[in-house]
Amino acid sequence: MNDRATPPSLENSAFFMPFSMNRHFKKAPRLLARAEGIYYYTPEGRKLIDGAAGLWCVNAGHCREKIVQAVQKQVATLDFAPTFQMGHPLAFEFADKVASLAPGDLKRVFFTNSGSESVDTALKLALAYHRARGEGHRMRLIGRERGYHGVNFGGTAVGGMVGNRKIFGALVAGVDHIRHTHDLEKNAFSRGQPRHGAELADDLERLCALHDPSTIAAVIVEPVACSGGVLVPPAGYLERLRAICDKHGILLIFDEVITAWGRLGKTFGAQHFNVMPDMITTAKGITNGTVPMGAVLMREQLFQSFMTGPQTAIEMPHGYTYSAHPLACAAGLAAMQVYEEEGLFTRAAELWPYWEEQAHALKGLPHVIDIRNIGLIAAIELAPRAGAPGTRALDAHVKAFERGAYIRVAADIIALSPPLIIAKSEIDRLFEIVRDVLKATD
Ligand code: PXG
Repeated sequence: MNDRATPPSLENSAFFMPFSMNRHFKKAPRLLARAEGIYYYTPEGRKLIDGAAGLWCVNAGHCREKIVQAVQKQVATLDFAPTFQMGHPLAFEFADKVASLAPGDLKRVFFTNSGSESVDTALKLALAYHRARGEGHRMRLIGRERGYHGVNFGGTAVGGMVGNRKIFGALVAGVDHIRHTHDLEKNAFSRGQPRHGAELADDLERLCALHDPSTIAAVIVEPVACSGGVLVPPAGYLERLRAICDKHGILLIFDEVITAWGRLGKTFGAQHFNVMPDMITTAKGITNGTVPMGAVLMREQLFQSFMTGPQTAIEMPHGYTYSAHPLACAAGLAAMQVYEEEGLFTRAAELWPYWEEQAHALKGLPHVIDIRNIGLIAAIELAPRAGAPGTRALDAHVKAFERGAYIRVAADIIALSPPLIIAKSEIDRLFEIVRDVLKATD
C-alpha cells in the first residue's frame, strides 16, 4: 500500500529527529496520528500493531481512559508546582506508591523526567554517598560493553554502545567497562536466560585488580541489556556481580528503565532475578509513557547517609525543575492503578511460554542467526549484509510498517516488546507479520 504521499513540507522540516535517519525518514515518513490499546493509526487511518510499546514504555497500552482522565483533571487543577523547598501532595503520594511496590529496602525515591536523568542522578548519588561516609576516594564508575544508559554525559560514559559514544569526546573521567555477555557461539537460540557465561561477571574482578576496588564507587548494568540488542543475562551472572560488589564495597545499580513495570513478569526485574541492587533507575512505564518521568530508587542506608548535618542544610544539591511534575505524578498514580487492577505486573509471566514458542518458531527463516527471549521481550538477530550492516533490519522495519506492525530494530537485531495487554491472537498476528517480512527481506 503506498498511500503515504510525502507532505512537501516535511523534507525541510525544522524537526531534527532524535536517534533517526533524518534524511532517509523525511523522504518517506512513517507517521503516527492516533493510538488506542495495542494499536497505532497512521494519518490515513491504517492500523499498526505496536510491537514495541512505543519505545518500551506503554505497558498498559495506549490512551487508557483512567490515565487520560487523571492527567486532564490534574492539568486543570494544578498545572505546575515547585518541589524545591515546596511540595504538592501527589509528589509524596506517588513516591510512597512507588516505594510500596519496590523490592527489599529500596524505599526512597528521587524523581527525574527521563531514564537518562535517572542514570545521571544515580551516578551522582553513588559518588555523594561514598563521600558522605568518608570514602570520597571511590570515584570510578563502571558500566558494561553494549550497555545503554541514556544520553546524558554520565549515562553516555558508562554506556557501552560504541556508536553512541565515539563522537562525543572524552565524556567523563574515571569510567571503565566490564565485558558484555553476548556469546552466540555458545548460547544461540537460548530460551530465557542462556546457560553459559556467569563467569563473565568475574570481569569486574579484573577491573578491581587494575584500579583497586577502593577507587570504585558503583557498577551500573541493565538486568537485560535491551537497546544493545536484548542481551539476556546468563544464569548466575547477576548473582555473581552482586557478590563481587558486596565483597569490595561497590554499589550495584540496576538500570530498570525498561525491565521495571511488568516487562519481565514482576514489578521490577530485580524481583524476577531475585538479585537486589543498591539503586534502581527507572522511567518509561512509570507513567505508561503518558507524561515524561523517571525515578531513582535507593536503599534506606543510602538515603540515611544524606540525612545528617544541620536541618537547615540542603541534603542533596541535585534535582530538576520538573522533578515530580504534577501531571507526571497523576499519570503515574493512574498507571499503577491500571497495572494493578488488570494484573499487568504479572501478565508477562503468564504470556511468556506462548510468546517464547511463537518467537522461536521463526527459527529457520532467512538470515535468522539467533532468537532470544525473556518476559514479554524477544529479539531476532539477522546476519548483516556484507559491507552494509544494519540495512537488512532497517528494511525489515520499513516493510513491517507497510504490512501493519511497528517494530524496533537496533543494528541487525529486531526487538519486540508489545504492550502487556496484548492478546494471544494479537501475538500471532505480530509474529505473522514479522515472518512475512523476513521472508520478503533479501
Ligand atoms: N536506561 C535504559 C536501560 C534505557 O533503555 C534509558 C536509560 C534512557 O531513557 P530516556 O528516557 O532518557 O530515553 C533507556 C532508554 C530502543 C530504545 O528502541 C530504548 C530506549 C530509548 C529509546 C529507544 O532500544 N531506552
